[in-house]
Amino acid sequence: LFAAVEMAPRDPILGLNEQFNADPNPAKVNLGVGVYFDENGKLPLLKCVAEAERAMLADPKARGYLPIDGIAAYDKAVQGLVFGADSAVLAEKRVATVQAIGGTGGLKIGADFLKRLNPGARVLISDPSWENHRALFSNAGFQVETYPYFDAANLGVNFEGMLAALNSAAAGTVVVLHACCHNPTGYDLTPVQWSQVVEVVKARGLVAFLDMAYQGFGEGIAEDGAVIQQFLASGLNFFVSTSFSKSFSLYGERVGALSVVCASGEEASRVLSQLKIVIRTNYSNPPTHGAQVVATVLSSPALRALWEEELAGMRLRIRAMRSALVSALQAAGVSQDLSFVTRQKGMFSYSGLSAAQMQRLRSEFGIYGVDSGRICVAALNEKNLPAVAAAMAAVLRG
Ligand code: PLP
Ligand code: TYF
Repeated sequence: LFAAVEMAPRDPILGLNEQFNADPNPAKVNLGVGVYFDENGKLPLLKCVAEAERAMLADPKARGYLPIDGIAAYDKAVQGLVFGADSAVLAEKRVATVQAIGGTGGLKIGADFLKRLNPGARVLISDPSWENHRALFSNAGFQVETYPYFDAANLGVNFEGMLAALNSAAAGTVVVLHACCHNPTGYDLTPVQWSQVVEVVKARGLVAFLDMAYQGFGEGIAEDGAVIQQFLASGLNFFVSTSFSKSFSLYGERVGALSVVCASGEEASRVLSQLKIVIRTNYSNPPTHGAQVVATVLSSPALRALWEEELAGMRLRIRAMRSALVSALQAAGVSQDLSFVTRQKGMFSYSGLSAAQMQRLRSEFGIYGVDSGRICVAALNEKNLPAVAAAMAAVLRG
């Protein structure tokens, strides 16, 4: 039966984790996967999460099936966070939100729904993008192409190229946009550039799908979500996937959501009914624990304040590590202008190192980053930084 089954390639990022775990080098550092580690190199359990879990344990509940679209209080909390609790679209009940299995699950529900809605549409993702964007939309049956994004010459966004590609896209084309903290480059659009994107999406009749996996890791919760307000103000209908993997350090609980902004409350209930079919025929209904934790934190003023403080702590520590990396590289004799590292947002730095240099970092120094040159700055700390900077300086010297 399986004689003709071919070996599938490993995920380029998650595959690196396996390689890292198997490496006996005691000095190894994992800057591959996008995971935030604290100043001691440990995956944090946020205090707000631990407190919510204590409260949940103090009043234990039986675990029935959740509704297909998840915990109502969770979906409501997601909507408040993404669109703003006082947003008119929420008052008008124009948003269909479903709990999802991580941000990936939100993207997948949206992709499957879009495929039923408009089977012939093409999907555009940024060049480069999180690799799973391509895989996920391809597996949902779409032809996936790219729009220019990274400008290697100027170390930023090739905005002219991006806009030109969107301008020449056919009506109905789905455009996947990173709402903030672009993965892998770390370069985001400015508010003015976003307004131009919104205009083109509207003028050309494109379908925007905003992937928000790092809200709060760039400039702040509201700042990182500002693009959503621009899309709302345009009156467009659009998709937003949410992930709490990073912002709550709840990677393994798989907590995410999909929200679809519709033209009316009545339309939103029809859309919701279709999203529920997608969910029902995939995994029936979502799990309880992670979403209950997030709902508990977001709906308690004290826990929410604690979360915002802890999220700011992660954001500021990443920023401090960006500056520290630049200083350490300069101190190690690297003469190139590295200020771009501090201009990038979120967990990643597109370091500009070649695949060969990244491979040398791994084989000679036990420092694991992605071959594209992407390193996870959120995994740097005072202790591993000197070794990382020395190794990067060595491979940059050639
Ligand atoms: N979208 C982007 C851009 C990501 O980097 C990630 C990272 O994991 C995801 C979506 C998926 O999030 P989750 O782990 O919650 O599925
Ligand atoms: O880009 C990253 O490192 C994170 C984690 O298939 C991740 O988004 C990577 C690959 C993958 C799922 C999650």
